[in-house]
Amino acid sequence: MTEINSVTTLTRDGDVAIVTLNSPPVNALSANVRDGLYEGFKQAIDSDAKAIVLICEGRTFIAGADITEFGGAMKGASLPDVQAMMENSPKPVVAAIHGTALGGGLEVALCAHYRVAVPSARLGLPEVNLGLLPGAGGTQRLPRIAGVEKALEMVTSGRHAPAKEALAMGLVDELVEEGKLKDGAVAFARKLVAENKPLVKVRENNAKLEEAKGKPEIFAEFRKKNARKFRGFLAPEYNIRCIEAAVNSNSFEEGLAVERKLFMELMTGPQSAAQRYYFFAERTAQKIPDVPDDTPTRPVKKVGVLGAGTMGGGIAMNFLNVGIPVTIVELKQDALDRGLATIRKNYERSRGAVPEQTEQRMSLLTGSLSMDDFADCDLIIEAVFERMDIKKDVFAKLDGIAKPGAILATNTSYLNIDEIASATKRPQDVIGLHFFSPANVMKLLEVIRADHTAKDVIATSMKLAKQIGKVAVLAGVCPGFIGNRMLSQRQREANKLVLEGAMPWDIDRVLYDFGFPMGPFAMSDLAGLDIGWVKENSKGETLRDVLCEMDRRGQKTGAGFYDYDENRTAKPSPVTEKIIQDFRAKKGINARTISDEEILERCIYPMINEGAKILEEGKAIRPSDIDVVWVNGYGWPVYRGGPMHYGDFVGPDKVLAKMKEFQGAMGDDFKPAALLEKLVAEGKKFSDLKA
Ligand code: 3H9
Repeated sequence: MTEINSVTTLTRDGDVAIVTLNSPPVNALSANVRDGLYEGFKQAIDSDAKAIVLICEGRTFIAGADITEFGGAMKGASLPDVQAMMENSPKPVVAAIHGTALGGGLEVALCAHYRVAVPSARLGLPEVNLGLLPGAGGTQRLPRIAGVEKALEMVTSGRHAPAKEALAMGLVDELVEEGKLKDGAVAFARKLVAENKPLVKVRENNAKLEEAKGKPEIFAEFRKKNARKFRGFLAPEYNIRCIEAAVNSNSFEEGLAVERKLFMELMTGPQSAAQRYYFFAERTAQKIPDVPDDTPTRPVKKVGVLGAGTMGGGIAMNFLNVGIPVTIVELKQDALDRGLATIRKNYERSRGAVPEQTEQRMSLLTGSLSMDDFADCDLIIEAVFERMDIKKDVFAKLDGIAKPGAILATNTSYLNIDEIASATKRPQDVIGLHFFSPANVMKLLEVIRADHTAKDVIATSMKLAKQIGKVAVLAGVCPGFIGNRMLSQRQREANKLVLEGAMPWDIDRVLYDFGFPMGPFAMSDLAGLDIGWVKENSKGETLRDVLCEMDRRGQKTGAGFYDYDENRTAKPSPVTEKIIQDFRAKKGINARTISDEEILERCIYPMINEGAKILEEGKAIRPSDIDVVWVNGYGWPVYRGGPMHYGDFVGPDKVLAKMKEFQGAMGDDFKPAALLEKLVAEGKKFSDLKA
């Protein structure tokens, strides 16, 4: 065995040389890895071996470029040099793939002459999710193998294709038995030598590109079909242009030059910076300083859910999906029946629904009218009406029923969990698990730590969140926690702006153009204006009161802030406009023209300011956690990183200056957070704050 460097070895199996990488956690293409590959292949080529296998140790093949190196000075062998060394090798090179071959990892594998993989492997070019495009020939080689249409779909979705599909696409030449990758790859290499197979260079294969030549409609249609999905993002369009270049260029090099140029443009732009930041933000959110990774967890083999409404049902589905039995309890039989039927319907209507799977999941679900049936549950989540007296009553009862060590969770979205916990004699077992609606779809889970919540309860909740496919963020107890607390700032300003002179559709348009899926008023119409609205208490004092009294309760009644046609297409409503004008007249407000810029700053900066308050109070561990909440729970465009990243992008000094200006003109709704003042005084950014 020759040790090439700290992450690379060169060994022999008879006449096959084996270059092995071992650079945990994911064999990313750091300078060290590139150097090892370059030198390893050089020595293998110079040796008397007849073929060369590239294989990785650990959990995966190369998972891509080392994202942490982006933006820094280039060190070590370049990736193109490594690729050229492999591709131009006079001996057959075989890439042996397990785990994931992603991004630069797949681009390296595409410079081998052949690829073998185990069935569990997955292959893809996910750069688009980092606001990038495959910058090491991926956009030029993939369409040469998979064809233009498939390549377009792969690079713009970033999807990881399973090995079997990769085999069908020609991306993989042979599947080898699970757990026997090295032997399989060596045997495959020997066969190549014995049968004198050609050294296939993907770059030379133009047949699939020829098929797409002179057919610009392929690209036009693809763009049109995906326009909604790609809205606001630069990277999908740039990926498409690279594949267009592969088809329309006169040579591989010409296409590669386009790819290089567009890659650099994306890499140095703000969208990719935000998306790369976000990639690490989501992973960092899982790390809790005083609850280390090795904190013991409690087993959760059975879950109880109190309340079979939309929220309770959605929560239950998360656990059923991963095979954890759920007992769901309601007060009345008809409500229980309705809840169970809704869960079944949701399964039956979900995309790719398979009847056996629905039955299997439903078989794990038990409905009951008695909370006593929670006695054997390891975790009980209540999703009942948002009122402190009701919640406390529920928790006092749960305290009497739940087994020792069971985790008692509330799905409250703003109530004080310390107070809820005080209704029990085991506050250490009480935690907030704030799911977002629809709970079976939305990725975000706010995990709320109360004063006495035990560390193993936190560790268990974070682990469980991952198991059910959620992105969990830890928050402290405060009204609205992280997400809704900041949302209420935006909502307040949106309502004020309407009184001052903007129309709901002006505000919605500005926020939509910023990148949100919809603005606050369209959102209210979708959710229903009458959520939490009680007719008897309505005094006609707010726009919502008036709209609800007129039975304009949102999309479901065909009208709310907007008017809706039969296809639920929203149109600005003259009725709403008149109500607003009457309101202003009644309050003696002279409407003024409000710029789009002011709308954006009024809606967004108070949120950033509130985020700063949340941080100074220690209710979020770090700024990036707040960003994870907003991207996953509220549709904040990931290419803007999240509110705190955006605050850094604009500049904390600019945010502070505006807050002060607004405060001077409109009062203490805009009082700057002490932390924001401090950062600006010290010339720092939110990203300088350490957890
Ligand atoms: C690219 O290739 C550009 C080229 O086209 C052009 C070049 C010129 N770099 O996700 P996990 C870390 S762009 C650095 O928790 P899993 C991650 O932060 C790249 N670090 O594990 C974490 O660290 P920690 C295209 C990376 O098993 C640890 O590894 N490739 C990278 O759930 C474990 O990660 C991609 O976009 C990286 N590339 O999932 C693939 N990747 O433990 C990105 C991971 O300290 N990676 N880390 O928190 C993934 O999708 C997943 O990590 C993977 C494993 C599926 C591989």
